[in-house]
Amino acid sequence: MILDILEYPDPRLRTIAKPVGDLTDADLTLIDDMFETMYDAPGIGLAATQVNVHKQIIVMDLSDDESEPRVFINPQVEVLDGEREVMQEGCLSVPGFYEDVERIEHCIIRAIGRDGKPFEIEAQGLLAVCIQHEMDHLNGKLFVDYLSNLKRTRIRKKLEKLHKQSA
Ligand code: QAP
Ligand code: CO
Repeated sequence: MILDILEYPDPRLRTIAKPVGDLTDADLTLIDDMFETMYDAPGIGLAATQVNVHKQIIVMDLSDDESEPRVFINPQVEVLDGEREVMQEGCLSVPGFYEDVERIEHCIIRAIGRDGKPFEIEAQGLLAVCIQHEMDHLNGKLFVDYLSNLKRTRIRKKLEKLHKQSA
């Protein structure tokens, strides 16, 4: 099932997600629906916050052909060195806007997979950037929060106008 994606400046995007306990059938259905929603968009990453479910669940697929689905439940990040990298980011909750954001370039991610088992991966480049972007969602944070007040206000006003027009 394709889920509705909340769009900035919806205040529900500011909700802090709770850790997931034992994985239930409802959680597995949510994960499948999140993939369907992300692939339909199309996007490369989606956090449960964006579909108004406030649990620590992220889905991601950085491949061109939907061949590398990744699930991160209760993710934790460990910074590996002080290197930072700037990348242009977008967000399904901020449609049509892309801006440079500086992130940690190299990290270790510890999380639980769809099978309920803990795993650990070392991440660099787009994977590292994407996981940090999605983990921000779980903490109620958006990439526009890193921009100047002027840029963020412009984006907010343009999206508010679009939302009024489609209402
Ligand atoms: C997060 O974002 C990300 O504006 C995932 O009109 C993006 O999947 C992390 C999308 C870039 C790092 C680099 C955005 C789709 C998809 C839009 C997405 C749009 C349609 C964004
Ligand atoms: Co996003």
